[in-house]
Amino acid sequence: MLEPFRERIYVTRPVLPTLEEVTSKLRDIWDSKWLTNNGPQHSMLELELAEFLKVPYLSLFNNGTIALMVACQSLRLSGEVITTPFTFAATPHVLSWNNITPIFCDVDAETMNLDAEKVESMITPHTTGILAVHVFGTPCDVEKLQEVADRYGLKIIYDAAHAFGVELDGRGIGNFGDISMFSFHATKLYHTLEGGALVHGDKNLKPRIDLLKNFGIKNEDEVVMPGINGKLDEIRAAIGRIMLGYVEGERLKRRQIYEIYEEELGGVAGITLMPEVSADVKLNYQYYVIRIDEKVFGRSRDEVYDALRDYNIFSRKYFHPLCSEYTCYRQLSSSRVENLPVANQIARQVLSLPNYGELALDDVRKICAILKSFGK
Ligand code: T4K
Repeated sequence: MLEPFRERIYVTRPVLPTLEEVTSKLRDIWDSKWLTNNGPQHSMLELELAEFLKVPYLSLFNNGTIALMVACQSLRLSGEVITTPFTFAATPHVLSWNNITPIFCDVDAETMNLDAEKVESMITPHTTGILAVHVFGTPCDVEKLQEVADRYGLKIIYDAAHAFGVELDGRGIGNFGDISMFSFHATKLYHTLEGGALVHGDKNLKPRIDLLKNFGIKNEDEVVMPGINGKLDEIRAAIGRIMLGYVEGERLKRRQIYEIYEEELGGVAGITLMPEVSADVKLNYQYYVIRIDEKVFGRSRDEVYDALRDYNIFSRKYFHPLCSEYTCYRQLSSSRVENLPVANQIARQVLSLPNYGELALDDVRKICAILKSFGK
């Protein structure tokens, strides 16, 4: 019988810079007395991040959700937008906050991303865009989605909340579609405590996005659109600058953990590992998510989740329930189970396992041993 962990093992833990690094940056900010509204830390981080993510234009935000809301506004989306039900609540909510109806489309059984083959069948005369998610950092079928969008004159926004640093054929993942959003929440591979960004390749879009995130204020005498407050303050921008130095180290540590999960859980009957990606994809290894087939494994995902807690392992059911099951969306006709058979099956099988740089590799092996002990 394996012993439970003495301390709780969470699904993730934030990467933290040293206090000394933070204090030194705080001193600069205190001296300048410039705390927010496009200060020097903010300006420098925008440039540094655009370079890191290999994208032409980048605007910082106070979180990924407000950034996505502004993305919809900046592209003037309206009516209906096709999206995935297998995502965090923020994705469809930003559509609702823009008075847009989310139209849920089923996902691909392997990648768990929007099924690009099915998107076309969800298009109506009211459709203005596609809001796709690179879920768990696995890239969407960007070529096929673009082909459909071009044919119907639709915009594409990518929710790249999970995809910081992911690359496709040497290109930053933020270079696809019309706009991509990155989240810099504390639980992400790269973070600014709370924060986010919009990235794109259209130089005319940057001024509009920057106005929208600053109340639409053009200058002291002109307010030109109904904007919102989406600004990132100087302290979090400074922390973001420090954190850029931690990304690659954390990514490599998570890759080691990822590889142990693959090695230990590969071949276990009833467990599906993370999707395989082609050789031209650079992953960020942020999440490790398995799927449990109850009939084959012998225990349901919910039973495994509960049993892991007995061992002090706090996995998460990302993403269960589906957004189409929320009380605010389940009345939509696109939310019917018959429309979303794959997503409904995945949401009942999926389990996100602990994955963060500080997690000891022996502990990862122990988590695998505990998990395997629950099987038939
Ligand atoms: N689109 C997608 C696809 C997203 O996944 C998200 C966010 C967004 C959009 C919106 O971006 P933001 O507006 O958040 O920038 C967490 C995050 O809060 C959320 O940002 C993230 N997705 C989502 C997938 O995960 P919860 O509700 O699961 O967080 P919570 O508080 O339960 O934290 C998870 C675990 O992390 C805890 O069990 C322990 C650890 N933790 C957490 C925090 C906050 C820490 O150790 N320290 C901490 O400070 O949503």
